Amino acid sequence: MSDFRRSVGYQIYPKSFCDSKGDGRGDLKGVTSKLDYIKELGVDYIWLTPFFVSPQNDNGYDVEDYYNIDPRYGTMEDFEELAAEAGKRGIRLMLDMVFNHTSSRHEWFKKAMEGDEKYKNYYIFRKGKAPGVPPTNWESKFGGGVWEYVEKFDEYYLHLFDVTQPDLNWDNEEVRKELQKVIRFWMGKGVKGFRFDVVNLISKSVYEDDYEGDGRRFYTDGPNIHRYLRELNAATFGTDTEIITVGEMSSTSMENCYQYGNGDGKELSMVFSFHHLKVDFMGNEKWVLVPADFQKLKNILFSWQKGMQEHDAWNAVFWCNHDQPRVVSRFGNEGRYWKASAKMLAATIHLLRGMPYIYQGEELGMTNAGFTDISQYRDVESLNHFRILQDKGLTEADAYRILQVHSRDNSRTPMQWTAGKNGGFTNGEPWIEVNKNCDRINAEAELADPDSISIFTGN
Ligand code: TEU
Repeated sequence: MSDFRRSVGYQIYPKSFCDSKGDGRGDLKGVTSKLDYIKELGVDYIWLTPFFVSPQNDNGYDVEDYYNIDPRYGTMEDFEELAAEAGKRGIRLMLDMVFNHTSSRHEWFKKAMEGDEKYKNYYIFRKGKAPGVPPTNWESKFGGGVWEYVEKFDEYYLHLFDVTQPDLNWDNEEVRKELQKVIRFWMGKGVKGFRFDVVNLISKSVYEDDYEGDGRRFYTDGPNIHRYLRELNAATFGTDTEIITVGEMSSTSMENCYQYGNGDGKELSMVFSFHHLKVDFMGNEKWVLVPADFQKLKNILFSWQKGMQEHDAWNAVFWCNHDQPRVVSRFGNEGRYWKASAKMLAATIHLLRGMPYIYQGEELGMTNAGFTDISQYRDVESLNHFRILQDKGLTEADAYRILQVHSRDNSRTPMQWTAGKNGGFTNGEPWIEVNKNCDRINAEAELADPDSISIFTGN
């Protein structure tokens, strides 16, 4: 049995971590070059966000080929070197499996679009309710509807995320078998950890209009979800007790998480849930400006700690990831109390029951991006909502204010290594701007500081 209940995770978003080639994007060799730094933090597992072949419309969460590495990130040899070097330092790798959807460039989807029935059944195609009316009124997580019309079939396909991320049909056993093969392939490379992207959305139930919400109640924690996870577990990672898994559970319930992350090990080792990161939303609506409700935050953390403990289930505990703004800017302070609040937030994570995950740069107290022009943003969700907010009647200035607080790009600016050019991230032109405060907030300064934030973030 892995001792993950005593482990610390560190999340790397390779595109923004360290560029070894000078093309402005981070890569696997860059990660390898920083392993000593990561080791020094006391990390046991590195979760790497997807580096598989992808058109990168959603920075790799749109996978075209699960078996190969996107040349932008390096080669299979680079991956093997990274795994070996990490292993030498007692660090294990956790790969990110995006199984709710593929890229529309995946060969399965291409065949589906050619009309091959076998592959159409890998995805979710449906007739409209009436000419020009999609099957349901659900809203995409990235804005707009979830159905894309395909004229030659007179049918729509489902995409809960971007139009280039068609949802897979998990009710088709062949799909489930294909995805098991992917896990076995990476297990064969010695991988000892998996993170499953939005995995509680894989079991859809009824396709009905939602008059109370955006549709999520019809596809979240769906009717076969526990069965599918148990099946995946038994057929793949469950055969190796050293492997640990974490499921990203979007809008989930605690009752479901008692099972997803139960100590019986039949489903997953632990869960990421997000209720504590919606205390500055209005209900489920994130594109608004409301002050964080700290009483609510405390209540949520408390009830999840207690509930999960009572049911012998394990949380992944975290403030930051590549989808969330920087926590020091969000719940702490960027000014006078910058360091004190960063330490307080780090200490909170490490004192909770669960496996702490530190997102690259969190240990330095990295802050939100501070972008002031839409040309600085890269994320598909931010770009869509900048337009949607203005279509709803907000001024451009208001749309900017909301993006500055909530955009996912806040956490995607490059890791700040030094006070030098581009914060030491790249010699080239960074794919997204480096935060100007890299002259002050950077790993070099942190390591030289006896009173650093990072002493609070390790094992
Ligand atoms: O995110 C899932 C998800 O629903 C959110 O975190 C989402 O980004 C947020 O609700 C938008 O406001 C995962 C990945 O972590 C994310 O990067 C991907 O874009 C998404 O799945 C699709 O694969």
